[in-house]
Amino acid sequence: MKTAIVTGATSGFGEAIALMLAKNKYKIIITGRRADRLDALKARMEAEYNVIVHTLCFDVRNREAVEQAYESIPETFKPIDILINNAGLSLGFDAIDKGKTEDWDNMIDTNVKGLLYVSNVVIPEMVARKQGHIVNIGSVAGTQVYPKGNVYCASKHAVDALSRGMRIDLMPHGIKVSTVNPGAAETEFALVRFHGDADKAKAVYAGYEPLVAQDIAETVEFIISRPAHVNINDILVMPLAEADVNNWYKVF
Ligand code: NDP
Ligand code: 8X3
Repeated sequence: MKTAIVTGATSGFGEAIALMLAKNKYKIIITGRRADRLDALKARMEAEYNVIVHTLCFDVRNREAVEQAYESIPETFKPIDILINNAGLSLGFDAIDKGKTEDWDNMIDTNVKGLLYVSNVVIPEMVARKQGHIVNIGSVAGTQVYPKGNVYCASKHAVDALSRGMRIDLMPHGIKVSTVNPGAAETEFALVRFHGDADKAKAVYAGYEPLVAQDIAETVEFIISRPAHVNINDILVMPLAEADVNNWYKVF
């Protein structure tokens, strides 16, 4: 039985990916900062899918906490075969002259440095075993830029570059690196971006059919189930209504 770790499993894509992994009978480590949600998801996965689940509650921005969390993983959940680097967020929706530096710090620390810290603790055992698969959740914002997206887009461009770099460096060790770049998906993403303003968050998904978390979980399911000689380098998954980040068919 293979083991997977999913960061940011307390909502949205991460939760749906964790449930997909449970359906496929992986042993699963779920992480996030909200312990109550981790506990509820663990109970659900164990009850519905009869799998074993381990929870790790930590902030990916805290390098020491990441290292301690990794050290605390029980032997039953090692080695780790699949790492899903999903934890991430956007904060604020401001032109560059109006942006808040604390939002910028949080996005860069979470989306870029957090992904690196988690990868840093997981990769060495994959290298030692000459196998493993890392799936980074990027974004369409990792290859395109839209008004007021500035720092969030920059952080996801960094994820794109890091994924390419990881793939080159880890290929000689037989480790797969894939990137999933979703377009607009209705999760808690917009609620977080607008600092809890539910009306503004709802407006992001009005007038068209956005992606849902399940769409991304199914994409990851495809990626991790390819034969050993096949790697999906990256994949762009968009709602039909979003041709690219600046071209929409919304009904206003
Ligand atoms: P959600 O807000 O629903 O989920 C984000 C997850 O990330 C939560 O589980 C949250 O857990 C976790 N997280 C955020 N910050 C931290 C942190 N500092 N430490 C640990 N965990 C953290 O959003 P999505 O599911 O939509 O987002 C998942 C990923 O997908 C992100 O990387 C996002 O950028 C990306 N994405 C989203 C798109 C969308 O339109 N929704 C489109 C393209 C990409 P907790 O709060 O418990 O810590
Ligand atoms: C989230 C999608 O279009 O808001 O990464 O950047 S978008």
